[in-house]
Amino acid sequence: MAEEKYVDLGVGMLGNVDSGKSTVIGALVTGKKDDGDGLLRKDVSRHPHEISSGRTSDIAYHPAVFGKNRITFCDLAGHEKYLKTTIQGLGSFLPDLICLCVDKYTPTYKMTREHLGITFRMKIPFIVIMTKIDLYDEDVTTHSLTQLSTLIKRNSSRKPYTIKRIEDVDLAVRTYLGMSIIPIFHVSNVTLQGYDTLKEFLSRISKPINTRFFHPSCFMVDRDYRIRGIGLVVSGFNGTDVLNVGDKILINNTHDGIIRSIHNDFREVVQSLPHGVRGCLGIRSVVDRVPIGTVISVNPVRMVQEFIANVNILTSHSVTITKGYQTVIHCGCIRRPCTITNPAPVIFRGGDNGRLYFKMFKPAYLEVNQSIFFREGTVIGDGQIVELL
Ligand SMILES: Nc1nc2c(ncn2[C@@H]2O[C@H](COP(=O)(O)OP(=O)(O)OP(=O)(O)O)[C@@H](O)[C@H]2O)c(=O)[nH]1
Ligand SMILES: [Mg+2]
Repeated sequence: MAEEKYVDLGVGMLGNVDSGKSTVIGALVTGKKDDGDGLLRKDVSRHPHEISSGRTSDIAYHPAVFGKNRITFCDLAGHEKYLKTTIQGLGSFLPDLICLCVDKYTPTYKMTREHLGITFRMKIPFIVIMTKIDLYDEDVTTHSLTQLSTLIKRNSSRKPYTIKRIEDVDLAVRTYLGMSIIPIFHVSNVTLQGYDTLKEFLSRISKPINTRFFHPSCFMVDRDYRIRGIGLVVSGFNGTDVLNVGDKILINNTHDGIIRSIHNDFREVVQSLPHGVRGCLGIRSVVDRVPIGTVISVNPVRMVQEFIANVNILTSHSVTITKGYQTVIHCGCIRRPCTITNPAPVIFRGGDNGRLYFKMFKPAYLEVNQSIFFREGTVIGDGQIVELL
């Protein structure tokens, strides 16, 4: 069967606004050269306003094949005002690899720091793609690399390592999952310099097993569609066992349904969706709309409204948290306003660790050990759920 020949991988693109994320995906998917003025990003934009403004604002998926690997690229938004959509996109897409794009000239811009922090905290393997090497000379490269290395070293003990020659790819493939090296690829989307090494790397990576980051143990919906003649279709990440056409399912525990058809991320009709990959399910059910964060499961699941998490307040933020503090949490693809209910009167400031009780505005499916982010504008803290109440 077609799906057995390939390894399906998800790659998420992060980085500051205009660092070249959409253009890199365009170059990888089409193999064409950019003109330095937004030519390729038009091929990967989802909305007309994204084409006119040049800014990605929504999450878009683009499939491409590299050797044995079928990779779905997830284009995320770099602008600060779309940070909540970007965190949500990352939480629902659950990539096997993150490419952090940095523009050679401004490698340590504020959003790069936020994205790098999120990547380290989610424990997702990642590489750095330094774009626009056609624009600047060697001095700028050296300066940018020093700045970037300082930023990386502030977050981890891993060593940034430039992968320039095809022979270095071997080292990158062997080490990117470990704790020692962070590979940095230098590319130009205009001349396509550096793409031979990047493509070689993408064709040789394998699906991380025993991943250190959390996967939900059910099918999590990240988008729903009503298609004429077909009915309800949902897309999402399958964290449960294999789902098959004909399976009886529960939608958020409350409604019955039957899986009528399955598509994988490559728009192929398949009979089953394996564990750990994304896909679309055609569903027969009385339900009309299925919002993001809805759980599709074979057996009933537990929905909760309150939980306890061990949290860490980011040092870059100074915040005072007491009982009654309101924030927005991100947990997988769930994004919910919530209130801190306990403990009072403990006060948390930047750099503090502690235990907080959260009460969400309405119940959702959560699991112990799942990571959370909470924010007010930018990310102010992260943590891990330790108990569901
Ligand atoms: N000269 C040159 N220009 C590039 C290169 N890569 C991207 N660009 C240009 O940089 C601009 C921004 O690229 P995008 O791909 O839209 O950046 P982005 O990171 O997706 O931006 P957001 O979606 O807004 O976060 C576009 O005008 C591209 O043509 C490159 O390697 N060289
Ligand atoms: Mg973009």
